[in-house]
Amino acid sequence: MALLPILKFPDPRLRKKASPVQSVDESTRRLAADMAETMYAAPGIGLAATQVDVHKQVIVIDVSEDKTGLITLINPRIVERDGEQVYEEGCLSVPGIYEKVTRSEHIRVITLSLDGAEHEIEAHGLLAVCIQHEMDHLQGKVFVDHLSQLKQSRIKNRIAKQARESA
Ligand code: K1U
Ligand code: ZN
Repeated sequence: MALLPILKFPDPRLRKKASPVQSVDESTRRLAADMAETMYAAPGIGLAATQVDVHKQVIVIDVSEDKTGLITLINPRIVERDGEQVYEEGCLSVPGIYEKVTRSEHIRVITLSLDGAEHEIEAHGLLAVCIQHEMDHLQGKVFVDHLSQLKQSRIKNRIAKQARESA
């Protein structure tokens, strides 16, 4: 297994759209294992392949408290959504920034798992937030895109300042 470097906002590679996985094979399973190791090491509760500069529709998530709830989503699609929730989100590609985002409270997702079989996942609360956040990454979208223009420009200024200070 390997730790993968995580792209940092505003890297333009975070804007690429991920392609569907054509066949779930050993290379997909290795990518998912490396992503899980990278997510746990960060530490985080989710990671999309886009964030490690691999533009395939692969996501890992673990919202459990004891790292026993790893799930891998391949080519996920949301087939039902309802309700609204507001959660203060973070992102490993936008370190140090936490902002409230409104998303669906409940979603139903059809996805492939690591054995290539199709599964349905019903998600509420934090798991639903995390799946929607990671699926945005696969579309080239970052959570700050949900914020007002004013908040986005403040965040860009803060990140530019952090980069100047660490240079
Ligand atoms: O996509 C990512 O960059 C991962 C991101 C997922 C996420 C967090 C919160 C709301 C929506 C999506 C993170 O994991 S940020 C780090 C984080 O939330 C966390 C880190 C350590 C312990 C618990 C949470
Ligand atoms: Zn993120």
